[in-house]
Amino acid sequence: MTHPLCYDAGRDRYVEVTWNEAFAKIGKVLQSLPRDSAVFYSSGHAGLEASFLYALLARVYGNNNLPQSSNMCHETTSVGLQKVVGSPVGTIVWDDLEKADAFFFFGQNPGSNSPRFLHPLQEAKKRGARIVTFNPVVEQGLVSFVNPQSPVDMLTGRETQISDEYLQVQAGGDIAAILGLCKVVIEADDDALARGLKRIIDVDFISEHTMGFETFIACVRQTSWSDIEQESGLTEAAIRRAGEIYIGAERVIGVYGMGLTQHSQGSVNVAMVVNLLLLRGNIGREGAGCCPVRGHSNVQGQRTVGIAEKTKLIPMDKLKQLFDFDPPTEDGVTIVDAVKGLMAGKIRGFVSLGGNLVRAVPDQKAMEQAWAAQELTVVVSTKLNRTHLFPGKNAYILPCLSRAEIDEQATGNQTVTTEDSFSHISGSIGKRTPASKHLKSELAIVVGIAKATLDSNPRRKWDEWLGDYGLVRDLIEATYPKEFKDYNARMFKPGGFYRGNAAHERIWKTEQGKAIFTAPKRLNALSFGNTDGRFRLVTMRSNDQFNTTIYGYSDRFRGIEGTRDVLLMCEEDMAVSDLKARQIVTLVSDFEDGIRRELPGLVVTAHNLPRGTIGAYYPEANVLNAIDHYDELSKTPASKAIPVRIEA
Ligand SMILES: Nc1nc2c(c(=O)[nH]1)N[C@H]1C(S)=C(S)[C@@H](COP(=O)(O)OP(=O)(O)OC[C@H]3O[C@@H](n4cnc5c(=O)[nH]c(N)nc54)[C@H](O)[C@@H]3O)O[C@H]1N2
Ligand SMILES: Nc1nc2c(c(=O)[nH]1)N[C@H]1C(S)=C(S)[C@@H](COP(=O)(O)OP(=O)(O)OC[C@H]3O[C@@H](n4cnc5c(=O)[nH]c(N)nc54)[C@H](O)[C@@H]3O)O[C@H]1N2
Ligand SMILES: [Mo]
Repeated sequence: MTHPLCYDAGRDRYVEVTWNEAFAKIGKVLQSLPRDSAVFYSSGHAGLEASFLYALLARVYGNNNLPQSSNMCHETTSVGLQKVVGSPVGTIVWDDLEKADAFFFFGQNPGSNSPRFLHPLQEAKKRGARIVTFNPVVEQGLVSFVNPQSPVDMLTGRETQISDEYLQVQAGGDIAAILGLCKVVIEADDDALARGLKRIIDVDFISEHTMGFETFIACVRQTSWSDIEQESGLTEAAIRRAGEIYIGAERVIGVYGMGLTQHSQGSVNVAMVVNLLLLRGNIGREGAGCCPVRGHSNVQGQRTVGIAEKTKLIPMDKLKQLFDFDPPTEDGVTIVDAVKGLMAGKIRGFVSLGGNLVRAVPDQKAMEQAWAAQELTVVVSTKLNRTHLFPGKNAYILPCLSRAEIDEQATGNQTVTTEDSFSHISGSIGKRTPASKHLKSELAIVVGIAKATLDSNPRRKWDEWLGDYGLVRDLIEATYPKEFKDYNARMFKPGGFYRGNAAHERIWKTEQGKAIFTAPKRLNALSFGNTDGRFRLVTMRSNDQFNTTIYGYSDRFRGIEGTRDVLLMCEEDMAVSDLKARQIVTLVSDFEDGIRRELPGLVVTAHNLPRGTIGAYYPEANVLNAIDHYDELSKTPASKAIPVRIEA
């Protein structure tokens, strides 16, 4: 893609247009729409500068409709972790990885999805740290690791064993599993108390810093091992072994990903990890803490600089004062709200800063129709994708520079900054010659749309900002003075600068001012029960894809080659369901809403999974999920346990 494209319905194709034509028309349509019927989505790619201006564009336009890809991802963290420790992001910094004695991995797959993580893990193992994994799928990167950057490892094929204990919890079974770990801790503490030995739980920390301990402990004591085994799919003995590792470690980091966040009770999953850590004071201390691993390169940073649908997260007074407008006071839409709004015909225009939303959301079939019924679809993209195939009445594809490309503006080549999972902010300057001289930067596109859509105002100096991104960083600093102090000066420090995290300092910005123990109301993270023939479908990523972009058909870590149209299940489930390897089947969703959702043509493939849990690839399996199936607290779609049946 080298030029902006506009969909020509008469010829059923996209045709090249000039940037000015595109901006003018987009501005005109946006102006004609009711303010609450337009949405400004972003997918976590764009840097902090473009993101800040994008959020400003939406708010001056008149709404907080700023959903983001993390609404499908770590919103469970933004809301759930915030609720219990007062931090919407991880509490550790990179250096903590070098100091931990044990890592507990829950539903995160570093081998495929965050390979940089494998290096500190390998180092950790070398110094004797222990690693415990909870995952229904045996993921190679969590079993062992050959360091591609180590010539000795590569020549000898020498592997480092990663997990000391690998617990194949059933999908949605983590609440029970973690409760079991806590039970081991409490029992050991009872024993220590009875024998007059050093306590196992951190009594001082718990009394000074936490709330809800008694209720939680009562819940742990009341829950029987047989219920824990039943709901987790794990044996008491296995959980005890893992619990002993937890007790034996002075400093523990709890790592988690989509395996916890994408469930109906995803926020409770997150709160359970926090419960476990709090018991021994493993938050806000060197080498210990909570580590949600983020996806897109700037997905966390976009939230930091104002891409958020929740008004309470935004310093509206500052925005009002800096930019001379009355910020909208109503909360905007999440992704789930937006999709439902689309389906109901209430959302009429959509601007996407990156992403492939039609492909990424549940109920994909209905979404395709609803998307194309809009007055306006604008997708700012680096590559073509399926969303482009469903043009609205006015439809634009706006091709942008990628971060690796040189971004030259009036004052010279520009720097773009991003924030990583450890709250570090750093700058980068593109080095590659752009693929085409017609491409614009994301910031330039945001400015183009803003100027064509909004009234002019001397306080909104879009052209000046475009000429020098450093001025935008000054605005970010003015809006968030604490986090971004001396922003322009500090962004090139190696590793970036740390914007700080209160929970890391044991300051709890929760409603109660304390870290919160949560007693779970149920032992699994599901919104449905077990019935005959119903399975829990996990939607999986391979190393050969980045979200909706499929690069190839080799899932080499799992040994699945040549196709993605597979249904993975264990041999026992195959036998009980009377299915043979290589048989072709259809997956049908098993919600109780009367809608038939199906995915035909899957090849039954034996895989090492627990009973009752089966796997298929994301995004293909998105046709099976229902838009109303999401984490209760944060509305993150529950993509990791979709109730399904198999039709032979
Ligand atoms: N190569 C590659 N890298 C990526 C991406 C990609 O698509 N490809 N995507 C990026 C993005 S946006 C994100 S958010 C991250 C995602 O990275 P991850 O958080 O690792 O996400 P997934 O691979 O979807 O799921 C993680 C693991 O959860 C396990 N799991 C499923 N259900 C459960 C459960 O109920 N309990 C437990 N304990 N485990 C469960 C799965 O088997 C899987 O190993 O990766 C980022 N990096
Ligand atoms: N069933 C199921 N559904 C899921 C998930 C799951 O595990 N299972 N995972 C969810 C998760 S974690 C996420 S994050 C979402 C992902 O949802 P999205 O973020 O919407 O999807 P992506 O596939 O990451 O978007 C890829 C597109 O972004 C564009 N792009 C890439 N780089 C850039 C850039 O630098 N700038 C711009 N402007 N555009 C760029 C390209 O055009 C590319 O086609 O999907 C969610 N959906
Ligand atoms: Mo993600």
